[in-house]
Amino acid sequence: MRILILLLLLMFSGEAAAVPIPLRGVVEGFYGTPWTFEDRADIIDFCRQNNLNSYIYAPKDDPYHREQWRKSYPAEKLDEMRALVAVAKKARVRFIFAVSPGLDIDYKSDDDFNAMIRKLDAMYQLGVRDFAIFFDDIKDKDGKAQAQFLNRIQKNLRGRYKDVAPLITVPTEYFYLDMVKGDKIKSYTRDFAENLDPRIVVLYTGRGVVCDGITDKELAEVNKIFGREVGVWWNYPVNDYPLTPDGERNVKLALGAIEKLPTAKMTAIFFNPMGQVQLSKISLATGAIYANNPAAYDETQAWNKVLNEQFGALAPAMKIFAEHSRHMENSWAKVGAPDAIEFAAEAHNLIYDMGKKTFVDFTPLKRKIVEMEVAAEFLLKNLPQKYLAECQPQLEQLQRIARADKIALESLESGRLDPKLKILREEITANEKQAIISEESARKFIDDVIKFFDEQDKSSRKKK
Ligand code: 14T
Repeated sequence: MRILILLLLLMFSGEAAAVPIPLRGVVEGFYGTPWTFEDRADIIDFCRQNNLNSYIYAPKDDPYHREQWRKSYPAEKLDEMRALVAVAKKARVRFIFAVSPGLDIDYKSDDDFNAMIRKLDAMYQLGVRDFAIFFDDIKDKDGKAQAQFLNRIQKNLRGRYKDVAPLITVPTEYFYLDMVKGDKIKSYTRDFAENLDPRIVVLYTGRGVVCDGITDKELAEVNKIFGREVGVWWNYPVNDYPLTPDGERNVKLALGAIEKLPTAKMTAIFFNPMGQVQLSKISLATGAIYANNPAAYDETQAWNKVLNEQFGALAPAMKIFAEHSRHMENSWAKVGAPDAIEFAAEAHNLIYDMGKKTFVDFTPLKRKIVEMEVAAEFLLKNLPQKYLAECQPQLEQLQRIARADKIALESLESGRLDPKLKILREEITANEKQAIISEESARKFIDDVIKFFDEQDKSSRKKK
């Protein structure tokens, strides 16, 4: 009876029932220092709390995952792994163990086949029932041989164990623009797709490795290529790739919401996080809201909710910080909402108005700059150590930018460039090896104001 009433309520409330993506979770799939076992236990519990049902173990720089994939884990690592698998089991989160053998595997060798089986079997003994084999970022690509290797592994495991889930894989051509040439599907992808057991789950990353969303249409196109419902490996908030040509590592934090993902039916989604485990939880929690009901997802609403829940009294300050640190872009990557859009628009209009209007209102931007400075100072003082350890350089950089923005604004107001501004800019530039934030918004305002005075100088000299 109660169920009937619930059903009727649902039918007439006008709200569509939530359709969660069946496989949804986090893939520890980034380059650089892997998470610790404490981090992983923490994130698995976070998955449970947020109704994410899977965690993929695939840290690129665990030697036993990739470079020395044939080697078995030493006893103490195995113990840690056993404990982690138990945590996942208790949390009812699937622990998906992945191996990336592509650097040196011979797909047709029985020795390598047996080495893979030994590796996966050891994990089965610990209680793992979900497995993945990834072929991303390697040179040697034989689509047919890879597919046959995967089929053979899957057949062997499922033959001996009735309780292992279908394999999960990432092909070597794992983003759409790499799968096609013009309107033709490239031969690697053709061979891989045609030969792969249809039960094996294929993940891809979208149009590019790191890209600005996936449409329903794009997903449908890739489903067609692989002859199955593919899943998504989503490269946000991951920050393991440099943003500048000379940068060695990415020193920007991705603190925005997940956005621009499909609303159509999808089989799997895994979010690749940052090395910064605590701060990854902002965008991961929005990803959880998305994955539990894609059709109803509103990124702004999700982002606000998540920040309030995770930061309580610190949420207002965190929102200001996070708003300036969402967008990731370089020559080949682009993802995440633009940083502090209102600030950027306000600053842009102000400089535009300077030359043209007799009255310019400086107060709205002034307020934003002060808010920024206060937020950075407040967070530096009050954020718990585990968060501060992940973002102190970025907060200090935001503070420097706020102080410079203030001087920039005062320069506009007085009509004279304060010489301190160029000194502050030097300091900010020097710190950009440690921390990048708000490049196109608050940081850009400094450059724009200096440019404004430089141009004014030039044109007044011409007149003389
Ligand atoms: F498996 C894939 F879907 C994938 O995304 N692989 C890697 C991943 O481990 C990494 O975290 C991610 C973001 O950097 O992108 C892939 O690695 C690349 C690919 C590139 F083309 C890293 C740098 C690249 F230039």
